[in-house]
Amino acid sequence: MVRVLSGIQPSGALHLGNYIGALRQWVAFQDEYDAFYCIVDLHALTLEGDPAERRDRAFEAACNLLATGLDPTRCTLFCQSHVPEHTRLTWLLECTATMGELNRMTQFKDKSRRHEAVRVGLFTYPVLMAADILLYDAGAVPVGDDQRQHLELTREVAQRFNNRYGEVFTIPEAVIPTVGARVMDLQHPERKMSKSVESPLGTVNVLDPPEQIEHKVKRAVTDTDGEMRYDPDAKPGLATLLDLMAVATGRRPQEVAQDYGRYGDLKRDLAAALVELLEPIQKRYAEFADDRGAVERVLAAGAEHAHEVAQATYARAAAAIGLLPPA
Ligand code: AQP
Repeated sequence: MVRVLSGIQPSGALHLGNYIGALRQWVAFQDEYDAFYCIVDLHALTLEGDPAERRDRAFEAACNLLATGLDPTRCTLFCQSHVPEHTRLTWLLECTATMGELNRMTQFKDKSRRHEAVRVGLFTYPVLMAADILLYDAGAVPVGDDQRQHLELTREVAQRFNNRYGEVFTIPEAVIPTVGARVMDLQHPERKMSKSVESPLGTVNVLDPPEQIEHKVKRAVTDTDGEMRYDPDAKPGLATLLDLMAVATGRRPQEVAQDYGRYGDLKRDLAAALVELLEPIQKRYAEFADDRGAVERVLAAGAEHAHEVAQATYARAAAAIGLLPPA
């Protein structure tokens, strides 16, 4: 069975972009692949955050993933910081990747523009991500479109390591959904919906109550010509709404556009569709959040299994690069 690995940062509340671009695939892949899913709490350290809040976010992310449909009997769910090989392998890969490669990462350019004291970790983030993937010999990595460049870097670094030191790593393929790979912000439809960008009205969170979802969809920016057609370049706000309606109803955005005359009607139905989509997840979330012990046991068992796999890969990589094995 091919192995998949994917991760999510507990850097804020999970939103529709995470759900549509990544988590839906994660749930579906549990039956087709040997699936490893990781709450990448070390990645979340690259930006400012309060320690107590960080811990809460990681626990909430675990509840969210279980509520979305991850089943610990069919996948391995764990916290990145519970498996020390992630940081150990990162160093070997940092000594393989080049500054030039990391300098080209558009996500770094974008995020570093928004912060004054840019952390070294934000710059080397893609190498940690490469370690996450390569440790598990993942053949497939389900991600949203925004992670395409990081995945390409992972492949290049792995290939270089293999060429220099012998066949250690499996070269992974990105699996990017055909619909909903890039869910856009409802207020700024030129940029993706994101946890760490302050856009309370533009981001629909998976746990938003119905009235908030309705409010955000109602306030979503469109345009003034009132013409209903799917044209992401000329009408990005409307296209974002049509994309979301297409995902919620399993149709193409062009077909959805044909069903509506007025923007207001589309917004009304979209809000109702999103409430319906998220309601079951929200119910299950409350159950997991009330049973902290059970969630912690899932993470502990996941980390134990992940550690077994990661240890073996790290030992292979360390031996290949020429580190003296401990006696
Ligand atoms: N807007 C999006 N549309 C589609 N997919 C998305 N993903 C994120 N935003 C969108 C996908 O969700 C998975 C987990 O992402 P992440 O939390 O690890 O990091 P990210 O891509 O940087 O997501 P955010 O929400 O924007 O977080 P911050 O603001 O903290 O950086 C990934 O598979 C990602 O592709």
